[in-house]
Amino acid sequence: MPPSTTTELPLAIEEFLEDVLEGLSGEQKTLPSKYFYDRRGSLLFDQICELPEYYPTRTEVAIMQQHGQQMADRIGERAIVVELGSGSSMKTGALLSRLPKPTCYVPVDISGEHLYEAAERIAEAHDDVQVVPVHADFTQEFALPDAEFEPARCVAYFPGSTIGNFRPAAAEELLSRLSNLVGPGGGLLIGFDLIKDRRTLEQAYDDQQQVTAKFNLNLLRRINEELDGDFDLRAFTHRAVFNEEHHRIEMHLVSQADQTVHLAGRSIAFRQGETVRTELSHKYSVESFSEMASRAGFAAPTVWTDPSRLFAVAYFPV
Ligand code: AVJ
Repeated sequence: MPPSTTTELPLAIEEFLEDVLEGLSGEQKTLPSKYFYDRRGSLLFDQICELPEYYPTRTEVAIMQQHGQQMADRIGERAIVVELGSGSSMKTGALLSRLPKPTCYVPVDISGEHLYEAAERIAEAHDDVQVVPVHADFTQEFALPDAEFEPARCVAYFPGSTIGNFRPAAAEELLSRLSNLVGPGGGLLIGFDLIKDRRTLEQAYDDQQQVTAKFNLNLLRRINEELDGDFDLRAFTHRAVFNEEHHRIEMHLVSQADQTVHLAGRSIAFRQGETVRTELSHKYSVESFSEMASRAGFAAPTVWTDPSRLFAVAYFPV
């Protein structure tokens, strides 16, 4: 079946500007990581996933290949599978091909072009799956499309440890919204990154080839382009550190000089060495994650990990 209906999301430039100005006005300057994913950023992220240092993607793909049948059995036939932040839908094939049919796949992503291309690819590769892309910011409310069949259950699929980008309180709130979205009988299949040694973590976010640095700096390029800013991309450098207290990788852009940047008629001053924090990537233990999911309305999970316990994929029934 070809993709049927699609919804359009007019990316609010005013909101982007507001978020950027607010983030840059605090004591610790920050920028929301969701803005990494314009077309270029999404392509750079795909390159990150191929890097030797970036273990999460290939480890999660291996877990999906190894245990996908058990996951598919859990989900069953006549399911609506809603993937949040689907991007290039790289991990979806392993699941969709094993799911008993009929099944409806709803990829949701903030990057429109990327979303529709991926949806078309998926629809071509799985002609027995109804594919209905939804162009939306999944941190906001969005409506679920109807399936071509009477659905047995709704399952949220949230791979890639994207949940790690949210602070624990916001992550729990998002999980609560997901348990409400899928409702009783529904479930959540989610990938999250596990706590491990500092070296492995920091190298994963600061690779030799500097692709992650490009990805980070692309945010400033995007602000220049879309918000008419004048960031000098050569005057900021990439930094990734593991914050042990909060179990999270932090990505920063470090100002190499005292400098002033102009944006929407405002001047923003940076001291030499001052940083803009652009991303948090939280790492969990299976226990700490399950406790959070339980507070958000989910029951005890089935958990699959790789032999080195780098990464986990878990199915939480409501
Ligand atoms: C897509 C949010 C899971 O946190 O590992 C990768 C993003 N940033 N390298 C992550 C990312 C830098 C990634 N997530």
